[in-house]
Formats: sequence, structure tokens, C-alpha cells
Amino acid sequence: MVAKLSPEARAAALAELSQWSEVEGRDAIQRTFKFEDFNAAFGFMTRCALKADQMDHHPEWFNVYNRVDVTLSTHDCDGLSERDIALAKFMDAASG
Ligand code: H2B
Repeated sequence: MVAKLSPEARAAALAELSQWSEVEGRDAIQRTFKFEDFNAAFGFMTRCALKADQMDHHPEWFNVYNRVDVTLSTHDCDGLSERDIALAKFMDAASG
């Protein structure tokens, strides 16, 4: 079972994820990624999908053309866990 982050660990992790924001009314984080075009957006999604499957931790996301809206949360603990932080960092790196 994945543990929910403690308030201290959560605050420290979010301080490192400056481009992510907290979702109102839910223990989750979100970020919108913008790319040159659909090809770049889908390439990013493909890299993230393979990583997510390896991690057994999957994003909620929505794509229109060059935009990818991502929400991360851990359903198993109904909140933010280390896995969301690790996936968010991977996505940041994969988008650049
Ligand atoms: N992804 C996310 N975001 N949260 C989870 O709790 C989760 C997951 N759990 N992917 C995994 C799959 C679980 O359902 C499987 C059975 O391991």
C-alpha cells in the first residue's frame, strides 16, 4: 500500500515542483504542458505512458493538439504520495 505524504513531506516536495499547482477540493496536483505541435505532445505522452506503466502509477490527463493537462494523485491512498512526486519530476524532465 502506498502511503500518503505527511504534511511536511508534501510541502517540501511541492516546493521543488514550482510549475505544478494544487487542485482545489482534492489532494492532487496539476500542470498544463504546451508543445510545438501534436507530434511533440504525443511524443511526450508516449514517454510518460511507458514510464507510468513501469512505475504502475498512471496519470489522469487530457490532450488537445499541443496541450496536455495532467492531474496526479494516488488513488490507492486517496491523496499525494511519493509516486506522484516522482512522476511529476519525470514529466518535467521529459517535457524539456
Ligand atoms: N495510478 C495512480 N495514479 N494511483 C494509483 O493508486 C494506482 C495507479 N494504482 N495505477 C495502481 C495502478 C493499482 O491500481 C494497480 C492495481 O497496481
